[in-house]
Amino acid sequence: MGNDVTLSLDDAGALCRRVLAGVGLSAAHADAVAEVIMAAERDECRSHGLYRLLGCVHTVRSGKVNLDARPTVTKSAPAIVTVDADFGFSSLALKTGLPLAMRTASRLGIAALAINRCFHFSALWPEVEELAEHGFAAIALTPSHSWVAPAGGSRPVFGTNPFAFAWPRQQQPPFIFDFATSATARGDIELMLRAGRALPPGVAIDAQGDPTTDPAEALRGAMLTFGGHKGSALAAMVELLAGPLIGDMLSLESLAFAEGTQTVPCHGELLVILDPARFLGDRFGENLDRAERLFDAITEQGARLPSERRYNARSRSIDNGIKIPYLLHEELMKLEAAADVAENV
Ligand code: NDP
Ligand code: PYC
Repeated sequence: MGNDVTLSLDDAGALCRRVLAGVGLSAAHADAVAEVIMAAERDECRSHGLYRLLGCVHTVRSGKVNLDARPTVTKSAPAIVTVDADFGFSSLALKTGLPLAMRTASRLGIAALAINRCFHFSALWPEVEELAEHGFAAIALTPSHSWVAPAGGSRPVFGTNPFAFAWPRQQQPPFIFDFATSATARGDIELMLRAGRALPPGVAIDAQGDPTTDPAEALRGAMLTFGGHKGSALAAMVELLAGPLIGDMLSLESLAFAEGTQTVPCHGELLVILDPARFLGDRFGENLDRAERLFDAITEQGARLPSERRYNARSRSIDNGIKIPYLLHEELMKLEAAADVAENV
C-alpha cells in the first residue's frame, strides 16, 4: 500500500462532481464547487483541494446549505453589484455576479461585487485570477468562523480572513497573492492533525492561552494572526469590509449561525475590481511596463513572485495528474460509493 494515489485531473474532477451531486447539490452548484476544489488541488494548494470535499459533504449533510440556491444579482448602486447567494455555496454566486461586475468595472473603472449569505470554503486566488485574465486588477476578502485571537488577546474573534490580490500582466500569468490573515490557514492545521505532525511555533495557543504546537490543542484553543498587530488589524479590516459594510455576518456571528454543526462558514464576500485601461487611457502600456520593472527587480535578485509555486504545480499536474494521500483517497471512495447508492434508490 503506497502513501499516495495518483489520479488524472479529469478523473478527480469527475469524482468530485459525482460526490457533490450524490449528496444532493444541483448540477450547477456541483460543477461550480468541483471547479474551485479542482483548481486548488491542481495547483497543489492542499488545504483547499480535494480534502475540502469532506467539509462540503459534511456541510450539506448538516442541512444548513440550500442545495438548489438560485443566486440573484442586483445593481445596488452604479458601481456596486450585489449577489444574494440564498444560503448556497459561494462559487455559483460568484459566477453569476461576475459578468455584470466586470462590465461595470470596464465602464466606470471600478466596481465592487458583494456576495451575501453564502457558504464559503474555497481559496480566493481562483476568483481574482479570473479577473486578472480579463485585464482587471482585483482584491477579494472574506471572513470565516471566529477561530483567531486578536494580537494581545487570547480568545477567538476573527476568522482566518483571507485577502487576495491580482494584477494583470500581458506576457505572463497574473501576479497574485492570496493568504489568510491568521499565521496559518485552519485547513493546514487540520491537515497537520491528520498527518500526525506538530505545528510550527507561533501559530496557535491552547484553550488556557498558552503557546502550543499540538494541532488538536490549537483547534480547541485559538489561532494567532500573522505579523502580530499588523495581521490583527488586517483581519479586522476584512471583518468590516466583507461583513458590516455589505450587511453580512462577522466571523463571530457566522460561528454562532453554525450552531455547533462544524459546517463551512456562512457569511459575505467582497471583491473590488479595478480596470487599469480606464484608469490609464493611452498611458496604459507604459504603466503596465512600469509594473513589469517592479517584478523584474524582485526576481532578478533570486526572490520569487507569489503564485510562481502554484503555476509550476499547475504545469506538473496537467502533465502528470495529481497525487493525494491514500487515506484521503479511501475517504473519497466511500463518499463516491454512498453517492452511487443514493443515485440508485
Ligand atoms: P500561504 O501562506 O500558503 O501562501 C500565501 C501567499 O504567499 C501565496 O500567494 C503564496 O504563493 C505566496 N508565497 C508563499 N511563499 C512565498 C515566497 N517564499 N515568496 C513569495 N511568495 C510566497 O497561504 P495561507 O496558508 O495563508 O492560505 C492558503 C489558502 O487558504 C489561500 O488560498 C486562502 O484563500 C485560503 N483560505 C480560505 C479561507 C476562506 O475562508 N475561504 C480562509 C483562510 C484561508 P504560492 O501559492 O505560489 O506559494
Ligand atoms: O483554511 O482557514 C481556513 C478556511 C476557513 C474557511 C475555509 N478555509
